[in-house]
Amino acid sequence: MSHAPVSTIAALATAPAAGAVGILRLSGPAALEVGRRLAPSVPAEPTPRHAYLASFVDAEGRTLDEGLFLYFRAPASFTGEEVVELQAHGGPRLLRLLLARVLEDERVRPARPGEFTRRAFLNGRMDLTRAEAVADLVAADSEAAVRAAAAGLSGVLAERVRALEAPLRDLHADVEGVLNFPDEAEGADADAGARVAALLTQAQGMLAEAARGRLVRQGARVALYGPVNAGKSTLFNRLVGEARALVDEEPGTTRDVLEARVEWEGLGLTLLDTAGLREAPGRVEALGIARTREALSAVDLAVLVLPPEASEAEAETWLREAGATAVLRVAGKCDVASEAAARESELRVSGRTGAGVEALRTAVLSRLWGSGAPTAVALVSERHADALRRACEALARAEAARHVSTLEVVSGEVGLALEALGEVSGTSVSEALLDAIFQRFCIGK
Ligand SMILES: Nc1nc2c(ncn2[C@@H]2O[C@H](COP(=O)(O)OP(=O)(O)OP(=O)(O)O)[C@@H](O)[C@H]2O)c(=O)[nH]1
Ligand SMILES: [Mg+2]
Repeated sequence: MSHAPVSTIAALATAPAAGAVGILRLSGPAALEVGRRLAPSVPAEPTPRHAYLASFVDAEGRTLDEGLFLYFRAPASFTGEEVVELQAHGGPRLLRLLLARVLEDERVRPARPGEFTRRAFLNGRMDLTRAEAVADLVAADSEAAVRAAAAGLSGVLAERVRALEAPLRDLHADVEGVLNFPDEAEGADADAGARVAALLTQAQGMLAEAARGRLVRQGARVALYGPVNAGKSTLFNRLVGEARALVDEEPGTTRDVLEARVEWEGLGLTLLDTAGLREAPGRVEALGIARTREALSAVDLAVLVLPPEASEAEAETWLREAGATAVLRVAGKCDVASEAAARESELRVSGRTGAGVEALRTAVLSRLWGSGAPTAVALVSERHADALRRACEALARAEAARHVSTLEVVSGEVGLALEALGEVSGTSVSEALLDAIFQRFCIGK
């Protein structure tokens, strides 16, 4: 990590739109001095974490606004550096004026996306999983995503990674000890095989949560599909709570894939209404059906809506349409279907009357989640999953090597697993990886 003189960075921490309050944030050695230039009434040695009511002035000393001045003394700040926050009124033009004033100082430059958080990480104020949880929290658009990110922020994932990392490091040290000082360390590798196996199981358990992490972070995608006129759009409108999709008795009403965002039990879901499937459609309808097939291959769950007249053979055909995607089968228009028409285990719903719709919601959630609440999940991201996967692979090789190969190989693989895990917590990361991670932050965070 670089040892160039640390610059002071500045950015607006609030959105560039009119709001009640707008925050200008400074971090770095010159933060206090530069911040005080805008708020000269603040004492030269302000009390840290004290809110000073101050006038913010332009270069000529004319008042631009009045607001709060907060000072956080290094290292007890978000970034670990000197930090000043000016809370002004939330006028975008006013805030740009204030920002331009602090940037006039040559020691100050605009912050890059995520740079405040990046500095917090580099200064040891938080590990990487927590820094990433900050970005998750800002991006969260469902209750489950907020809660999972908050859990990440409080260190749930970090703790679990540490619980893997620490014993793995011990194991590595033991094996290395036996290799380097065979006499002194004799026997320290006796249970190495069992320890590798236990750690592998643990790492695999965390990896298995990656899919749930993605569901929470991005929301699940669920498509309604089935033959034409089955009542998909009517059911879609019922689930969404408004008349989004056109409904008509003419088969082939829906042509494009329609999307709507809903939140069930705190979990964000994107529902898709699709063009009904049938043989020999018209030209435009055929394009719609192609889109249905495309959508089906990319969703987490497909809900097959069957009309009352569908035969079992037809149902089988429609089931196959979903390919590898999981399918939940429901019998539609149950208000007009005879009881006997549906299979016993089948969910019976009616978009028209709303019958069975609550049960459908529950069934969709339990198919996506199995048991447990979406809010209790640790947010394992794609990046974490990738690192965990490599750790698992190395551990699996170490386990295999235990029986057939030398201790050097075991040690090497355990070392690789450690390195991969270090990418999750941030104990071993490259600048390039940090760039990639912090790019998804917004400026001012
Ligand atoms: N009785 C009854 N009629 C329904 C129900 N749902 C839909 N309908 C009627 O069935 C016809 C087709 O409904 P849609 O919701 O457009 O069906 P769809 O599956 O989206 O049809 P396509 O888009 O053409 O594939 C309309 O006339 C609806 O009023 C229901 O639950 N009960
Ligand atoms: Mg439709």
